[in-house]
Amino acid sequence: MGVQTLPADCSQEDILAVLEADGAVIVANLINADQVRQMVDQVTPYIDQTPMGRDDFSGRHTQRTGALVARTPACHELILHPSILSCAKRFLEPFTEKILLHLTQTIHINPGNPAQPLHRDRLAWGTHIPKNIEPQFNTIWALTDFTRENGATRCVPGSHKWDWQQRAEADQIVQAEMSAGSVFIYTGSVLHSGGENRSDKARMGLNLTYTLGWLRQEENQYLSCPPHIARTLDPDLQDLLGYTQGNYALGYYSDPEAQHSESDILPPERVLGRMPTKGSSLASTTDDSVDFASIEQI
Ligand SMILES: O=C(O)CCC(=O)C(=O)O
Ligand SMILES: [Fe+2]
Repeated sequence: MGVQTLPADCSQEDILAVLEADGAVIVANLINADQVRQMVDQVTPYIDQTPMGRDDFSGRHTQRTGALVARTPACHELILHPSILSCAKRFLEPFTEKILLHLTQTIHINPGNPAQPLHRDRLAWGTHIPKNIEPQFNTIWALTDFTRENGATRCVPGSHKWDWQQRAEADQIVQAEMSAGSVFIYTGSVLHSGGENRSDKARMGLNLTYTLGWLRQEENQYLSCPPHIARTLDPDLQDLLGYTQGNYALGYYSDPEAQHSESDILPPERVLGRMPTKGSSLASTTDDSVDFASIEQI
C-alpha cells in the first residue's frame, strides 16, 4: 500500500475524506508541465546560491530555499490554487476563522542525502497545542517526479491519530511516489519525512503549508515578504501572509513614526494602501458594527 492517490478532477470532499482517514493524500497531475517549468526556472537561481542544510534534519545534502512569495511569482497560483486553498480552509475551519500561509520552501534533496528522521510538523510549536486541535494543512508540490529512489516523501498513513509516543515500524512507512505537477497533501500531525536520494539527480519539491490564523508562522512572512513587495500582490495572498487581522483584536499595529493620526490602532492593510473590510477588526470597527455581547466574558 502507498499513499492514496486521487485524480486531478476529484472533489474536495474526496480529498478531505482521505486526509481525515489517513492524514495524507496525493492529487495527481494538478498542474501542467508549463507551470512546473516556470516555477523551476524562477527558483533555480536562488537554489544555486542556497547552502546545504547544517544538520541531519534539514539535510547536509539538501538545499532549502524560502521567501518564495517575494522571489518567485510562479508560486502564487499554487498557494491560491482554488481547490487546494478551499480544502485548506475547510480542513482548518473547525479551529480558526482565518488561515495563514505558514511556510514557502523548495526542498531540493541532492543525491546521497539519507532519509530525514520521521516527524510531525506540528512539533514546530512543541507539544503545547492540544491533540484535538489540528494546526496545519501541508502541501508538497512535485517539481520533479518523486520516486522511491530519489527521495519521495516518506509517510505513515493513519499516524496522525496515534499517541505521539508511538513509533512507526518499517513496514508502516510508505512513500509519496508521484509525477511532477502532482501534490502531496498531509496534516501537521502525520508522521512523514524526506526520503533518501539514492538516484543521481536531485528531487525537487515545493513545500507550501497553511496554519491557523492565531498561531505563529514557521516562516516569518512579514520579513520574507515585506510591505513594499506585499503591496503589489493579490489581496487574497496579502491576507494569507498576515496583512489583515486574524480576529477582532489580533494583528493591528501602531505607526511608530506618526506624530498625529486618527487612531493609534491601525489595520495592517493600511501599510499596503488597502482599506480593511468594515467590521473585520478592532482597528476598523465602530461601536455599532461589532457584537460585543459575543466577546464579553468568554
Ligand atoms: O522533503 C520532503 O519530502 C519532506 C520534508 C519535511 O518533511 C520537512 O522538512 O519538514
Ligand atoms: Fe516535515
